[in-house]
Amino acid sequence: MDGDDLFYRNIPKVELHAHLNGSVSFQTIEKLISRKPELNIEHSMTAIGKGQRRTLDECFEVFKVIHKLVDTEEAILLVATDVIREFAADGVKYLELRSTPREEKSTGLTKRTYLETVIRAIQQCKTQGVDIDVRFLVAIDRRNGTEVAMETVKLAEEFMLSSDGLVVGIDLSGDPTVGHGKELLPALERAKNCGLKSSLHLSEVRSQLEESDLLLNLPPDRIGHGTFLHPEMGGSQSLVDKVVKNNIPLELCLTSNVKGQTVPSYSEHHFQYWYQLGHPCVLCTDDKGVFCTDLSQEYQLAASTFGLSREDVWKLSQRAIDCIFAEEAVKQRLRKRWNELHGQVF
Ligand code: 6MZ
Repeated sequence: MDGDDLFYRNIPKVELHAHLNGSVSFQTIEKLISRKPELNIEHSMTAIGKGQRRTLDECFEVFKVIHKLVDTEEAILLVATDVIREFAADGVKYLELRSTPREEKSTGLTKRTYLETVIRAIQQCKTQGVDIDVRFLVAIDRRNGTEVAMETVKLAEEFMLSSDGLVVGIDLSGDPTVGHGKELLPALERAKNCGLKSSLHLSEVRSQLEESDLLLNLPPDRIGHGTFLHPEMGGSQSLVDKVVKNNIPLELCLTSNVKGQTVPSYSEHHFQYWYQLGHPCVLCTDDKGVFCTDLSQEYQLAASTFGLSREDVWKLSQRAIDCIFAEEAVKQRLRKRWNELHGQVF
């Protein structure tokens, strides 16, 4: 590792947009494949390597393959503990993981045991002293419609009350070309009313302007991607105004967007637009396993693409603390930690 790589590894980081099953590393996938050789899954089916690109549709096929490998409590525990440890090893000090609770009739997995297992993994890592503070967002897969969304929010509400502050909110994700946000509005409103924070994937593809306009009225607490919100990408000034007026942070995932081909190149990434506005932007990995990246690499990429100095990069990571969903005391703790680490990194 050269000095530059080390700098990016060593700066303390906040990761706010990480889908659990998209974050499974090569090493963990190997372990999962060896447990289920009969599926004949090869690693090329679960990750998009350097220089490769896929359509977003093809990315969603990749998740289906990973889900076949992760269909028991045991596998979820393995995946979640490995993912948390890997983020910690990459210098992430605060992580919000998100995942869609799934049931698997064949293994007896239920949505409840799914969530309990992820919570157990978070608690285990904490007991073992892994140097990372982890929170969880319960994900709604937009493909599953109104009723499932409502059921998911009710489950999230229960876990928010019983998980000692580990479940802090919900996520809306899934194939953006399927379904419409208006069908999910009642569930999202319920989440808001019961105190769950929300991070919504908005305008990840071009056709979603009307939906984004509707969902921005909630307003969400954070936006995932927001690729096509601004006028230069076919969005509109009124959408930008809503985001700015409500000061809604954006979670931006450079490699994911380029490899998934919703953004043509790094230099054309919408990070530039929002960063120049001075709007809160948080660099994230999205699916570090599938897109073969890590958060250090994302910071390094943003710096080299947009000419950020080391001090700019530091500020970017520090400002991400303002956007976390955990309570104020956690933010204070993290700010103190950043101050302590500044001297060691520079
Ligand atoms: C939208 C995405 C996504 O929930 O099984 N997911 N949703 N856009 C993306 N951009 C690439 N990447 C991942 O993790 C996998 C699930 O996360 C969502 C999809 O619903 C995918 O099935 P979990 O842990």
